[in-house]
Amino acid sequence: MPGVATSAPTATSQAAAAAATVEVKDMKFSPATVTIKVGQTVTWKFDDNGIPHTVSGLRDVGMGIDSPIQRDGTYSHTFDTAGTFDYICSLHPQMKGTVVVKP
Ligand SMILES: [Cu+2]
Repeated sequence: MPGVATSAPTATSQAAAAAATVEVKDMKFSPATVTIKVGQTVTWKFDDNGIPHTVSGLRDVGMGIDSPIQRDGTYSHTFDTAGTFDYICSLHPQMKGTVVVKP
């Protein structure tokens, strides 16, 4: 995309290195489903007017997906195995998301 600055001296965002970024906002994960490849990282960006949320993996395959309770900032997880990883916010279980990791 034209206009994307790659030489900004203050570019320190962790999200820049992520293969996918999920916004945690308005009591939902958006996009709710992201697709990446094995070895890539997903970053969640917490920005919901001070409402605390988590990123909490479901079932055994999601065990490593486990953010602290966060009101802001980011949480990143690198996926080392292929599969479909469902997660929720442990404080608001109606908030659901999925990471699809392709081989
Ligand atoms: Cu929540």
